[in-house]
Amino acid sequence: MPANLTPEYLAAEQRFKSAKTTEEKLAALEEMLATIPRHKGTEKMQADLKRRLSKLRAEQARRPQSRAGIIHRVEKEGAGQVVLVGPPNSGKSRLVQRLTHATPEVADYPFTTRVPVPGMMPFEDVQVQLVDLPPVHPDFPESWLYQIIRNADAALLVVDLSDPDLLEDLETTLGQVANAKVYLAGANLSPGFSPAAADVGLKLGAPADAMPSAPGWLRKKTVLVANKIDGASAAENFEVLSELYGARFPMVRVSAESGEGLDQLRQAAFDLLEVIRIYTKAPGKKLERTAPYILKRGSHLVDLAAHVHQDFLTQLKYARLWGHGAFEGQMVTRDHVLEDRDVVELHR
Ligand SMILES: Nc1nc2c(ncn2[C@@H]2O[C@H](COP(=O)(O)OP(=O)(O)OP(=O)(O)O)[C@@H](O)[C@H]2O)c(=O)[nH]1
Ligand SMILES: [Mg+2]
Repeated sequence: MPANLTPEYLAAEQRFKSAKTTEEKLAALEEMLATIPRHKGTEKMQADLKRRLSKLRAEQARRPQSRAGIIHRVEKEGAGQVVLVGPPNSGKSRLVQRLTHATPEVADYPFTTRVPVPGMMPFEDVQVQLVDLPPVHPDFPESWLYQIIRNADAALLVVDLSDPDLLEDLETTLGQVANAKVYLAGANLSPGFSPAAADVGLKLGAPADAMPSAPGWLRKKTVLVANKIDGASAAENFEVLSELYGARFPMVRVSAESGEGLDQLRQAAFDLLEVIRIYTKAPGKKLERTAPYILKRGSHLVDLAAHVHQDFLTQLKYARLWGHGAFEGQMVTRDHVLEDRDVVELHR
C-alpha cells in the first residue's frame, strides 16, 4: 500500500535530516509522527518513529540541562492543541484565564508570561487544549517557543485593538514566526479542505499565496483574534486590521475583559482543529451521544474501527449509522466517510 505521505510530513522529515541539536531532532520527529497518515501502509513507519522518539527523549533526559537552558514542551490533550501567539501584552493570558480553568499570570506590562501554560477549554462535549505562550517578540528569543508553535495543531493570533502600534507589533510577531519558517494563515490549500470557519459565519481568509515555497516551511492554521474591543479606538483599528489582514486570516473580535465574542472564539478554536466527533453504540443499546471519539475531518469508517480496537481493522464487516444524510441505522461499509456527530454501531 502506498504511504501517501503529505507535504507536511516530508517537510518535517527534511528538517529532521538537517537538525543539529537533539531538541531540533525531537521537534521534527514529533511533527513527523503527528503528520504521518494513519493507515495500515504506514504502521511500520509509525512504530519506527515512536522508537526513535523514545530513544532521543531518554538521551535528552540523561543530559544535564544547564548548558542548553530549560526546554519547555506541552503534551497534547483533548480534541487538539491550539496555541495563543501574539505580541506582548495583547491579552493572551487573560483569554486563557477566561476560557479554561488555568490561572496564568495577567499583568498590564509586557513579557509577563515566561513559560507555556496549558488549559482545557470545554466546548460542547469535548475539551480543546489552549496553550498560553510567552510573547512572540525578538526580546524573547527562546527556540522552544517556536518548537511549541510548530508542533501545535492550530494557532490563535491575538492582537490588542487598543494598541497604537498594533500593525507594527503584528508585523513583528509575523516576522518572528517567519524566522522559524512558520507561516500563519487562515486557509489551507490542501485538496479537499473544507473551510472550517465558514461554519460559524466567519469571514474566511482567501487562500493566501505568500508562504515561501522553500523547503522546511510549515503552514499553521490560524484565526486572528482582535482583542480588547472594549478599548479606545478599537472600532477604527478593527477596520484597518480587516482591510489589511482579512484576506489572510478569518477574524474574531473579542474582549477578554467583558466576555464579548468569546462564544464565537470557542467555536473558531474548535473549527480550526478540523476534527469530527463520532459516538459508538453497542447493538441493542440506546442511542446516546456521549464520550466521542475524535477523528480527523474526512475520516472513513475504517479509521474509526482502528481507533476503537485493532481487531476491528481486519474483522469489521459493516456498521450501522445514525447521522447526517443517512436513514436511521443505515448499513455502511469501510469506505464510508464519517461526519461530525455520527453514531456508529460496529459489526464483525
Ligand atoms: N480593556 C481590556 N484589557 C484587557 C483585555 N484583555 C486583556 N487586557 C489587559 O491587558 C493586559 C495584558 O494582558 P495579558 O493577558 O497579561 O497579556 P499577554 O498577551 O498575556 O502579555 P504577555 O504575557 O506579556 O505576552 C492586562 O492588564 C489585562 O488585564 C480586554 O479585552 N480589554
Ligand atoms: Mg501572558
